Order: sequence, then C-alpha cells, then structure tokens
Amino acid sequence: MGRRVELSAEKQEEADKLFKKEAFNIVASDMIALNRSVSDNRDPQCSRVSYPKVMPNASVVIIFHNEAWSPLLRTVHSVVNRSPPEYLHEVILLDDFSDRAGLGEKLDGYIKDTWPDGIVKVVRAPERQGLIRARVLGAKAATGEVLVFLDSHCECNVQWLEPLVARIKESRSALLCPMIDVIDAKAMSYNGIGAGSVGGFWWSLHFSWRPLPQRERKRRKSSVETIRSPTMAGGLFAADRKYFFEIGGYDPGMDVWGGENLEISFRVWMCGGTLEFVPCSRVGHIFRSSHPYTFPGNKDTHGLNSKRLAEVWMDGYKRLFYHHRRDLLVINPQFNADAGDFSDRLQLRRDLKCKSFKWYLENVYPEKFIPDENVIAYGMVRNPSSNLCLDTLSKDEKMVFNLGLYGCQGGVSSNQLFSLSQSNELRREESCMDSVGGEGSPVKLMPCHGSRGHQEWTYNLETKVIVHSSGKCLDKVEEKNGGEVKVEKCNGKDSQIWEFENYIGPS
Ligand SMILES: [Mn+2]
Repeated sequence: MGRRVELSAEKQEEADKLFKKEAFNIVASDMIALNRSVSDNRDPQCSRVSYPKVMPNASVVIIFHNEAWSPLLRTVHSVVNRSPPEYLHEVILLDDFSDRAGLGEKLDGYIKDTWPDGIVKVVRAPERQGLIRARVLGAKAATGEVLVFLDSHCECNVQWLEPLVARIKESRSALLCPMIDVIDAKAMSYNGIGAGSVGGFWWSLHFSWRPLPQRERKRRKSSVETIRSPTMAGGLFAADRKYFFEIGGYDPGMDVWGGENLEISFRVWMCGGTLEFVPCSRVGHIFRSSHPYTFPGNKDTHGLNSKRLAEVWMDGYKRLFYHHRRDLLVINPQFNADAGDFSDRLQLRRDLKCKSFKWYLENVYPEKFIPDENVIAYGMVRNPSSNLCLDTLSKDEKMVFNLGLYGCQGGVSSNQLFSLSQSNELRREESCMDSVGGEGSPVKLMPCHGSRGHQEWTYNLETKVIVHSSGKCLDKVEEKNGGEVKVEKCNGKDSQIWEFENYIGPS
C-alpha cells in the first residue's frame, strides 16, 4: 500500500552508503514487491467520474539510462497493472545506451517471461541520446493514439490513465500532466500531495510551483476538472501522438536535460494548444536529490537549452533571461555560450503561426511579475555616497533573509535588479522588501503578500529617500560589502539617499 520501509541498523548502513551513488534508497526499494499496490489518494469525486466507452489508446514511453532495476520494473508493473488493457496499446522502454549490469539480456528475459503478450517492448538507442532526444526516439517508435511519457522511477495510481485519454478525446490539442505524488527517496513511501499548485517559471528559466490562481478557481466547476497551468515540471505528460509531432515534438537541438519542459509549455500555449493538470490522474515519482547520471562533455545543458528557448519563443522578453545569464549573451570562447543553430525552430514558429510571448504573459500567466514593465522604477538601487547597491547577496529567494548591500555592479548583476511596483512594493520576482517598522530593525526579503502594510515603500524623487509605511526611511546598517539595511527615523543624511537606475514614475 505504498507504506514506508523500516530498515535494520545493518541494512540502513548499507542504504546510506548506496544513497550517495543512487540518490535514493535502493536497499529499501529492492525489498518492496515490484507490483506493490499504492493507496488511492485521489479526491473522492474522481472515483465517481464515468468515462466514455470508446477512448483513444495509449503508448506509454519510459526513458531510462542506467536506472536501478527495482524502480524501473516497478514503474512498468504499475503501468500494466493499473491501466485498462483496452486503453493500453503498449509500453515502450527506451534504453538510452545503459551500461549497467542487468539492463541488457536479463531485462529482455524478464520482460519476455512476465509479459509474454508483448505489451512491453524494449527499444535501445545505438548511442547516448540524452533525455530529450531519447524521448523523441521513444515517441517515434510508438504507434498508439496517445503518447504518455513517464520517468523510469514512477508508480501509477488507481485509474491514472482513463482521465488522460478521456481529456485527449475531448481536446486533441491539450497537453496533460498527471498530478505528481512524492515517493520518498529515503523511506520509499508513496505520499499524496494536494492539487493546489500550477507550474510557473523564474526569469532565469528555472521551473517553479505557483499557488492555484484565483481565475482558475473561478473557472473550474468541480474538483475533477483539469487545471490550466502556464508550465509543466517536465517528465510526466500525455499528448495526442500526432499533435505532439505537429507542434514540433521536442527541440532536437537541446542537449541531455533542462529547459525542454518550459520550451514545450510556452510552445503549446503560443501555438494554439493548452497545458492542463489532471487532478484525477496521479503518478508517484521518486524525487532524487541529485542527477545520478553524467552529463556528456560536462556542458551547462540547462543554460544552453534555455538560451535556445529564449531566442526562439520569448521575443524581447529574452532580455530578462539574459539579465540572469549575461555569460550566455555573446558567444564568448571563454564561456562556450554557443547554443547552436535554431533557425528550424524559428521556422516552425512561423509555420504554426504562433502568438507572441506577450500574448502568453497576458493571457496564460498574467500573475507573472515583469521587473521592468508597468513599474515606477527599476534597476540598481544605489546609495551615491558609498556607491553601495541593494543586493540579494545570491541568497535563495525562496527563503526569508535580511537584505544586503554590495558595491554597485553597473547593472550587470541580477542580484541588484529591484523594482518599485505600481502598488509601492520594492521587490524582486517573487519576494518583497519587508520591515516590521521598528527603529533600526533589519529589512528582509520575503514572499510578496500584495496587501501593502509592512511591504509598502514610497520613493520621493526630490529628496531621494525611500519611506516605509511606518514613516521611517531606508538606511544602511553598515557601510560595507555584505552590510545590511534597516529603517530609521528620517534624518536627511547621506546614508538615507537612494537613486534608482531607471525611474519612470507612477502611471
Ligand atoms: Mn525523475
């Protein structure tokens, strides 16, 4: 039933040793039945949905490279055991050039013995493809009406397939993501998650989870209805097979891993499709703490793939990506920022008559904060007498921390990009400068709450002071790199003078 595994002290020691290599508890995984059941953790409404008699069939494509035996086979067993045979056309195991023992003849033999009807097929890549190109190879080998991509360390839950194929029957241009449950990498327990999130992104083009927006809460009539999401996390999704190729599959110029999930997300929305999360389809996934495989050539594939996606899909908004990745802006032999030729992808965008990225932001992701549009001021916030600027000091912006100061970097450091929003927040993409208002209390960066109060700041263009809602002025604690900022009684001294790199004014 997906419960946690308890290990003896001896076994635990072995598990800890192997954890470093595998990034999950292989000892516990090997102790669990390959066909274990999991608890049905869907919304109770889901079991009352009735699906049409005739629905498209699916090819489930599972890519693996040196995956451990038990998670790989548990994935396959869960697919076969919990998919109605009439909708499961085949399972394609795409071996991306593994060299781990057991994944060759032993695997072929196990599959032949376990599924003699041939429902599970192994396809082997002749050389290492990387995740992105391997998925395309797997999709090309598939012949079902619907493609479902899964990672090689998943467990499908009860009735996971029916809501996916049913929705594609309704709308062939919908890309669908099952809800991803967490299989704990240490205890191997199957844990349900809520259905309250959608996908977003950072301007650095990393994926983020976002709370379910109000407009989606309003639009949906029941908890079983699909949820529109601006982006997807990546590994697990379903699409009409022909539609998947019509809109360009994956970018074959992308290497190994990274950025492909945002690329396909932007593309499907901009080119007339939709991206939806399906609350009644749940699939568990082992979230590993690191990539247990190698990146050929040690390239920054996430950066280079993201550069391709920015160049092809983001129009002028690519400036916001390059603000984070100036190293990728020019092809500099020192950094190797060559993302290859993407003229085919630009042609695809023209052929499909896709909409602009501005359309995407306005219609699909209107909550997304744009640091330099519709704001009062943006850029560096500089204290002229010290030439120090407000700076995140590279801290993790998903956390709460004291804001810092650092020598001004002439506009080239994304750590120094701040915006004064129309609602008087002094903010980053997701976090706002916040002060409880006490004299000398440090100013923090924390998630924006959008209701002013501790997060309200007004800029006086004449006196160049930044005044907090408490009436106190933004001030320096110490005049040094790494120093902090505070609010203090306004006194007109140099330490309370601030200049914005770009001042536009209230609209
Ligand atoms: Mn994975």
